Amino acid sequence: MRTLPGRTGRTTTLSALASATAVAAVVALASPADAAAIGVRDADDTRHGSDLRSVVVRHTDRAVVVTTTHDDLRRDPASGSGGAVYLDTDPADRGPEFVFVGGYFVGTDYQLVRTEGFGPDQWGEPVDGSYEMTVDYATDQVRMRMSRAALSRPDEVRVAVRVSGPSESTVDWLRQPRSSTPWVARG
Ligand SMILES: [Ca+2]
Ligand SMILES: [Ca+2]
Repeated sequence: MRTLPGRTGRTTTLSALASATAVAAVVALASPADAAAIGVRDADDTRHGSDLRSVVVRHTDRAVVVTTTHDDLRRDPASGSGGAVYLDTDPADRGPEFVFVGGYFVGTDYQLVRTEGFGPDQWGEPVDGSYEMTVDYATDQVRMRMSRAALSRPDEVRVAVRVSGPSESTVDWLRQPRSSTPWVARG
């Protein structure tokens, strides 16, 4: 994880939280009202390698970074693993305004698109901005980084996360379907 100037302490803490071994302590790193980052754990509740185990949302001056940790990510396309991170960036507008969609196996792609709500039928135009997704098969983590500009510079953001393998039986939402994390203000 890149170390941000002047944020060494916070970055270290977050790196630890994002690692698979440290997520047992599921904590908001600060109170939701002023948090720069939050971590939420999910149960070991599907038999597929995409099984979502934790989500960390970090909100800095420049970017929103969502790191998801899974049971066992594979390069093999047969895994069929992928996910959608819904981003709610405007409390006054019901539901999420953006969704970051990506496949977790080799050869797939990812995209940040506008949305009017949950579900692919609500997805709209791709966002013209800076964003990237990386998959670490050693740590079973997916890191989605979006510039704040790409998200229209939100004051705060919260996410709902849906992952799956190739079949409906492998769908796994963070906590409950369509439920969101607490709001994470820019830190
Ligand atoms: Ca899970
Ligand atoms: Ca909204």
